[in-house]
Amino acid sequence: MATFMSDTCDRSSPEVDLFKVDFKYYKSRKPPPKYDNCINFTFSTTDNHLVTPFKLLSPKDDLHLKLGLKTPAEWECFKHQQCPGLIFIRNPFLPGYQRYWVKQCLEEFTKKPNKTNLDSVYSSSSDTFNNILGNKELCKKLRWVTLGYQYDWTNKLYYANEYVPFPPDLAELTTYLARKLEFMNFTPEAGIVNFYHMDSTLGGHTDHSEYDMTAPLFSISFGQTAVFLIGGPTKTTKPVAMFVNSGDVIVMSGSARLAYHAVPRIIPARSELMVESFTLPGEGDFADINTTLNADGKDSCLPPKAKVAKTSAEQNSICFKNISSIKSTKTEGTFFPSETIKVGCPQPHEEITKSNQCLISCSSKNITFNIHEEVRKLGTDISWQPFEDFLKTSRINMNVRQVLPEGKTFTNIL
Ligand SMILES: O=C(O)CCC(=O)C(=O)O
Repeated sequence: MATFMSDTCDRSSPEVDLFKVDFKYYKSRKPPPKYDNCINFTFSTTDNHLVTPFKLLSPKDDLHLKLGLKTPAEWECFKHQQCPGLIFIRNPFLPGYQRYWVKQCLEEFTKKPNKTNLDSVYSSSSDTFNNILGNKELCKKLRWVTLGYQYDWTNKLYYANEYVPFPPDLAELTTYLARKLEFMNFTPEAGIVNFYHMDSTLGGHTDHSEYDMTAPLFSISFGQTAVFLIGGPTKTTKPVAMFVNSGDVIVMSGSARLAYHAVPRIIPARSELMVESFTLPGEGDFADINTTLNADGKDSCLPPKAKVAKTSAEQNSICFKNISSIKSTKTEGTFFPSETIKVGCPQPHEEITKSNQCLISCSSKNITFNIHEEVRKLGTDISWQPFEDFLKTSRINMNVRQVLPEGKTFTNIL
């Protein structure tokens, strides 16, 4: 059973880089670290008085099914006393549904015009990266992909004219998570997909390039397990260490949004966690989900209420704008005519049920992804095998941020 650091001990020291001390400790191969102080949210945390589990209410709709998630009432959510604003959700995905995101990260998000680290490794034509999984060298070298506003790593900046429409499926997933946690105004605008191998690390840093740092940051991981460290606003705060397993979601909000964090080590995932994450539902359970999704329509993946939501086509396109962050108010060059900006579907802050309805009606008109169908397709050994092979020695992390403050553009930010 893990032991836990006392909250009475002094966690910060004005002179010592306590973050580096722990980073080096967990990174070390000789000697390897002990994990006694690493929080394991998979097991009971009731003996850890610094960790507070909490539950969400049952939703009135079935939108979670469309997104391949368990009902929010089943999510195991945690807060940590020493990291105000940090929320940990232990794998909220339905069994097998993480397959969809693994495929998206490796096959869809890596496509041009998104940027990847491979662009500088190989200065060749855009179709080079169409089949990363089929090329062992590319698999080994893949480190990151940027989504939405393409992050400039050198200058640590985002630019108005370096924007690729944010993936609607990931926009909907993160907006849904945000709304359930009552971040009613969160808009996903930029993402980094990080790819780790067994010897990869990510050094201590804060994410401070976004113009809105009051909005939460969503971090969703798949595959091998990481040791994740999160400290305070400077490296003088001793970080808290936790295991991040496949499917786990970390939300950094409040003061945790600007806290130093790092991944000092990747460790082999426990096999039962990989089974829980990637084993497809039995035919019967699959059919059950499908029946719920299709209860009100022929071939739609939408939950029944989506069909009854009466929303005009115009409203739908505005809804889409609201949820997928392609906000005319924010994006220069604009996707939508500016006169449609002020009218719109219920704004997220109005009421949670309305924003969900907004998501649903948006989905019915504008968003064409069908997670359920894709997971079914990934059900054959032949289609899933390359991804499974990749994950045997890799971890994928989707890191999603809001860049601009509500109602701001790049020109009127300051
Ligand atoms: O991989 C992770 O869990 C964290 C990634 C991260 O901190 C980042 O992309 O800024």
